[in-house]
Amino acid sequence: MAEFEPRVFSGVQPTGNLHLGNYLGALVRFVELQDRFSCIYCVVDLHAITQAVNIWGGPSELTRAIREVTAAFLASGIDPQKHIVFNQSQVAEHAELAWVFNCVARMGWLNRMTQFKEKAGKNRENASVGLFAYPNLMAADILAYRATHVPVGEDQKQHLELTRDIAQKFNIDFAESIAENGHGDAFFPLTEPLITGPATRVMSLRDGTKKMSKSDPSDYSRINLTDDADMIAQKIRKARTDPEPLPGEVDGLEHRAEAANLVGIFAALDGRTPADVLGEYGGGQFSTFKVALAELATTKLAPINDEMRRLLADPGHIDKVLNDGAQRARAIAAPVMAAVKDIVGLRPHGG
Ligand code: AQP
Repeated sequence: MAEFEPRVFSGVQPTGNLHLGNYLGALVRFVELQDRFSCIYCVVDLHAITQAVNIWGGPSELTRAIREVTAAFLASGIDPQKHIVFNQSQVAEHAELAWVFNCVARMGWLNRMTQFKEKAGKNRENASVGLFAYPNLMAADILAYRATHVPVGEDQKQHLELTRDIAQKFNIDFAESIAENGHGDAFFPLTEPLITGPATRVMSLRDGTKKMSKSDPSDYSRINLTDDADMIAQKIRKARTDPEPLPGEVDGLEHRAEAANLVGIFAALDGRTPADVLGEYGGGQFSTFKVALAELATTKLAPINDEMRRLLADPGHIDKVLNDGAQRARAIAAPVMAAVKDIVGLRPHGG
């Protein structure tokens, strides 16, 4: 198999509020990987518009949210000089490669995507074609940079598997042309998902069986990165729990989804294991634990919150970061797309 230069790619949608799930499941990991990889972090605005306009909020809200996600990237510790930060729509190769992948991926593969089923809900006939083809665009986002590793939360596992299927089918369908064009036995890598953050699946504060999500109608279901200390304390105080005290051992969290979630959040924020957290709080009441959790969450999130506010006060600076990132992203994606055109025969070879 051909060798690929190690490269990380991941994206976050600019829809609604970034929350603790996005932070622990994605951003914390994005930051850590900067020391070991060359990284590309993208605000995936073309994905945001796959939902109905009233969900992503219309043009000015989208612009605001693109800047807000960028501010969250920077405030969490992503270095836009050493790495690349940009918004997807500024690099046309994403959409161009997605079209080629629309022709590689099979309907049957996309029909199995659980996120489409969840997001389309009962009104499937009324869902956008873009929502259905979303995983193909996601594959294009990753493979336009021939990225080898993608840090994501657990909810994205199935989409990553589809990305590998698309890469593999492209490599097989065009094997001869890939070799003729000097790319050896594979043009696209089989990207590895990195689903290993401090909390790969943070659940809703209102229902421990549902993931914490930007699109949950209840704001009390999530802690937003822009929530202040009072709001964080209020949301944690109101978080659903059960009447039993916290167990002393991790086994005791089985079948107690809400308790497991709060302990998991505490552990992830404090860089500890759930067993360690239960060693301290096991046997106690939720009321005491919730006060400690609110304090911890506030301490960890306040600096990010403050830095986001500071950055958002200067939208010109954020736009400059995005423009600079888009130029550098384009410099990588354009030759990949040109090579895809050669491989598929979309332009005369050597033309
Ligand atoms: N609850 C979560 N726990 C851990 N990781 C999560 N991620 C999202 N929710 C959780 C991870 O955050 C990254 C960015 O996600 P996204 O905004 O691009 O898309 P999403 O997964 O659709 O996020 P949401 O919040 O759930 O948005 P909606 O409500 O619009 O669907 C991804 O790596 C994701 O895994």
